[in-house]
This record gives sequence, C-alpha cells and structure tokens, in this order.
Amino acid sequence: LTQDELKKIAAYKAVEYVESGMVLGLGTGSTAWFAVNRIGELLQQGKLKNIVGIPTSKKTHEQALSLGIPLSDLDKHPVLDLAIDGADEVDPYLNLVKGRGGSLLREKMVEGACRKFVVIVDESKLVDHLGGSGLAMPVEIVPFCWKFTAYRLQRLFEYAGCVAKLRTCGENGEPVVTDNANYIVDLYFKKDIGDLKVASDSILRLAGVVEHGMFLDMATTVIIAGELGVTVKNK
Ligand code: DER
Repeated sequence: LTQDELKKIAAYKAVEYVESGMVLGLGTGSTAWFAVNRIGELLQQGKLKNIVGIPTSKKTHEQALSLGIPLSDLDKHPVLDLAIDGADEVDPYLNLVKGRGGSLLREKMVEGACRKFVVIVDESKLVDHLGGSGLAMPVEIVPFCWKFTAYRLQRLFEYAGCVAKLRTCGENGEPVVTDNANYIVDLYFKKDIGDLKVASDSILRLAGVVEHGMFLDMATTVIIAGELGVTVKNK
C-alpha cells in the first residue's frame, strides 16, 4: 500500500466517528485532506446532515468551501464535538508534533476546543519520543527581530544539540508567512529534549513566541494505518 493509500484508510476510519449535527474541527495537511473530502462526499450523498465545519487553515477553508461544507468559526462555536487532523510525530503517550504544514496555531486553537480530537496518521509518523524523528519541531514566532527569538530558542535547547532555522520558501529564501502573518522557526534536535511539559512551558515563556508544534495531552484517539492494518489507540 502506498503512503497515500494508508493516509486515506486512516482518514476514512476517522470519519466514521462523525455524526449528523456535529460541529467539526477540520484539520490541515495531506492526511486531513482525505478526511475533509470524505465528509464532503457523505454530505453530498445525504448520509451526513447539519454539519458545521471549523477550518484549521485558509487552505482547509478553501477545500471545505469547494465541497459545500457549511463553515463557521470559534467565535460562534467555542466548543466543538470532534476534530480530525494529521500529525508529524506521535509518541507512545499520544503526544504529537504538528505544524510542518505551518498551520499549528489555528490547529491548536481549534483542536484545544474539541471534546474529541481524532488524529490520523500512517505508521511512518510513530516515534518513541517527540523530536526524535530528526525532522522539524515548528515554533510560530512574531516577525519582529526573528533572529533574536530564533537564537533564544536554539540556546534554550542547547543541551539537546538544537539547531533553529527560519522556515523559508521559494528560490530567494523568503520567510514563510503563516495564516496569522507570523514566521515559523523549525527546531532540529540531536538528542532527546527530556520532559515535554518543561520544554513546552520554557518555549512559551519566551516573549516573541506565539505557539509551538507540541500537542501534549490533546489527542483522545489516534488512528494508525499500517501495512498490517489499522490500529486505533485511545487515551
Ligand atoms: O502541519 C500539520 O499540522 C499537519 O497536520 C501535519 O501535522 C500532518 O501533515 P500530513 O498529514 O501532510 O503528514
């Protein structure tokens, strides 16, 4: 099975948790894309009714609009029934790294407002500790003096051999600007960062940091699609 087929399997399984009348957090990324698509399909077939979607990015907003999914926002719906979204890393305690797609702030706001948060991944996302994949741990920061903030983040995790890099795009290396007009600094660790709550609190204490990509104790269910089948892990 290709990675895309695994993502689709996990996504479709998650949509089985959706009931008519629900207010849903709609995730962002290539796995969540399948879930949003499936919700649109069931609405069009009349198998789902009275759904309200709260998108976690402008990109998902556009996708949901094109599918005819009725949309709203957190101001009108401060408590949601269910969110479905992907993740970049999942540890054994269902803690996540998210945000490699750059949507971590709105994702964390929406998913933090949900009664249930179902995460959908293919098995390649499983890690034994967050930051262990050697891939980016995103942090959303204000553009003002971004070098100053990036340097402080790097120093904060010096013990874990951290390198902080501003996320850029295009050939001329322009900084990526998020839906919220901020920048993203990606942290790369050579060693285990240790206690996640301590790491999370120390990042958020830095003035200039908006939010980070560690989603601790937020997922209620993780659906993992692998070569040998689908595994559902509940908190
Ligand atoms: O950027 C994000 O937060 C995405 O949800 C990411 O965590 C998963 O993206 P993927 O499904 O494309 O791997």
